[in-house]
Amino acid sequence: MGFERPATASGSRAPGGDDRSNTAIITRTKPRTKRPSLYRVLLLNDDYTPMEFVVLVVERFFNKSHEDAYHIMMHVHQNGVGECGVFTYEVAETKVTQVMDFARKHQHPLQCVMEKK
Ligand code: TYC
Repeated sequence: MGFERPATASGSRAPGGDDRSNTAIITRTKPRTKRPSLYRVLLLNDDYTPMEFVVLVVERFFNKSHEDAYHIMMHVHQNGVGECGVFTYEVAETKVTQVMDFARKHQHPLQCVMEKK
């Protein structure tokens, strides 16, 4: 796995074809890169978390302007769920943990989840 076509070297063969050196050169013919899977981080609405607290969370943990954060908060308030950003798995997981820890510390029931795109 990872290489297009493993091949043994033929340069060091003795006449008759047997490879007496037991060495091999493996060459990758095509560059192969895999893009990482992406995950949406979502906030869920509830009846108790103050609007200003949600705006602060979106500003602080998702690096949004006050205006964008307010817009995202209102979207969640009116639709029940909304996206704060899209990240690779480890980054998304970190955001969810940071938001959940911050909400718990301030005794708000705010929920943050991630979902594969
Ligand atoms: N619905 C909350 C209120 O009226 C505000 C709120 C918005 C809570 C977004 C959570 O993810 C949320 N105070």
